[in-house]
Amino acid sequence: MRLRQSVHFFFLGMFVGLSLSGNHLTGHLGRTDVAFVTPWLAPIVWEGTFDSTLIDSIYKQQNITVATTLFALGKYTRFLKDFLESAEEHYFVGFRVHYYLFTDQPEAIPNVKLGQERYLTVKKVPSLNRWQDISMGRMEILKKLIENELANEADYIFCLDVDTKFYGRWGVETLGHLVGVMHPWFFNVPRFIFTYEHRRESQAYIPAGEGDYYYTGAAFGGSLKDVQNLTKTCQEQLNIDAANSIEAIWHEESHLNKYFFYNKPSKLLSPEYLWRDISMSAGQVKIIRFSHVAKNNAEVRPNL
Ligand code: UD2
Repeated sequence: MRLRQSVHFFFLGMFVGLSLSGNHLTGHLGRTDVAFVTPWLAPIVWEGTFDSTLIDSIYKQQNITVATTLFALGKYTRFLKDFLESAEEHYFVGFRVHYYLFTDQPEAIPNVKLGQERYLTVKKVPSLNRWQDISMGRMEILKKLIENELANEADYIFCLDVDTKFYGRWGVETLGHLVGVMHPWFFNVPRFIFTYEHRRESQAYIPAGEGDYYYTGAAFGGSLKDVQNLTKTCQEQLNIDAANSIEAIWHEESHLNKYFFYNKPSKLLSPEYLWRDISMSAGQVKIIRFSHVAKNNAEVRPNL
């Protein structure tokens, strides 16, 4: 009798334990005001859709390194201090990060104190006269960096615009094979508004009425292998366009959108991960983690 009772209590205990853990895993996460999965079942990361403590503990066991690239040519070196200081406060805190900074003026790099296991490598690149060429030229430089230097140095890579600043956590919840960020101007508008390249002559062409999301060129990432393929493909397409004397409407961002249309990202980041300007708000964006900073294009760019 005593044995039967203790077996009964054992199974009752297991049942209670299981239902509590079931509630724990399903009861608290998720959003009703935004989609947090794509039609191809890739997660879309929004505040309220992940448990940061749990996800940190999973990746802590993997001893990962996140390479992070940024470009600061000409007057864009002025954005570096805020970028780096805010990244040290919010970006993959507690994880190994290696920044790779491409600039035409290494002497203008501010002295920012980096945390433990945080590294910065500065690489000199030639100055260019057109901002469009600087922006587009990133694809080729990134491809070469991954191919020639990163193979045994990093597990993941993120490629970020420098005229930006972090305001909240950007952590391991963003990691995946191929990661795109929803453009902050287009995450809640119908597809016909998206500024895809619609001229057939460009390699970035996406037919009218097609496409999934509109992704920003200011932030993308993933595994080294996937981002190598992305940068290689975009560079090849940019070269074909250049040979045909056509420049896609939004430069490499147009090619990135074409790439993501035919190579679906395995994870999408909501506009929390690249907002327009910290002073602008939006209902669904509960936390601004990373944001474009307001800038006077005519003053900072080498050309109009
Ligand atoms: C958008 C994209 C950007 C790129 C560009 C292409 C967003 C938020 N950003 O930004 O990623 O796809 O369109 O048209 O969607 N740079 C320099 N020196 C310069 C000019 C540019 O270093 O003189 C670098 C810098 O890293 C900068 C990046 O190129 O962050 C992109 O240039 P941008 O930020 O001026 O382009 P923008 O704001 O039109």
